[in-house]
Amino acid sequence: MIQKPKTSSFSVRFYTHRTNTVDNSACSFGWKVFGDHCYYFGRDLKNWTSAKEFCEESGSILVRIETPEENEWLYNHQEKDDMWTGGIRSFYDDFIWYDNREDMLYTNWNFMEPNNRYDNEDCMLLLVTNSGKWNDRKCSTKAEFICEKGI
Ligand SMILES: [Ca+2]
Ligand SMILES: [Ca+2]
Repeated sequence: MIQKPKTSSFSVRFYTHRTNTVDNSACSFGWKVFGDHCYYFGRDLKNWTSAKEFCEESGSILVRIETPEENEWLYNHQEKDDMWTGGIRSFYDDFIWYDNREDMLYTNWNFMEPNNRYDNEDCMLLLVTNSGKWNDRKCSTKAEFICEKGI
């Protein structure tokens, strides 16, 4: 005879989604949602121009980081590599967002950056080290990258 577990010592566990589980369904497959934007974390190493072209072919831009919250969220989704963003050095030697040519109102440069080493660092990386600080780097360097588009 099979003994049924006594109800007093047997409880059914309901497995529910954690309340902080993010629903990425508003974005295309493989993209992650934050606020009202979708982000793609490109894990293939590309130079800045190739990364930009990849994003644009997907109807997006290389990421424009506008707030500390966005920066922190992006940093938390990095895995092991610095990642290209849409920040570029302008004709006037300051950094702007390439897609709209706007000045950066929020910045998070690493200590002593941007340093334009060898006068040849015109593109901006989100660093995987140093808690999401930024660095200017030679645009031909191959790195991971982040694309962004509206939902
Ligand atoms: Ca943004
Ligand atoms: Ca630098």
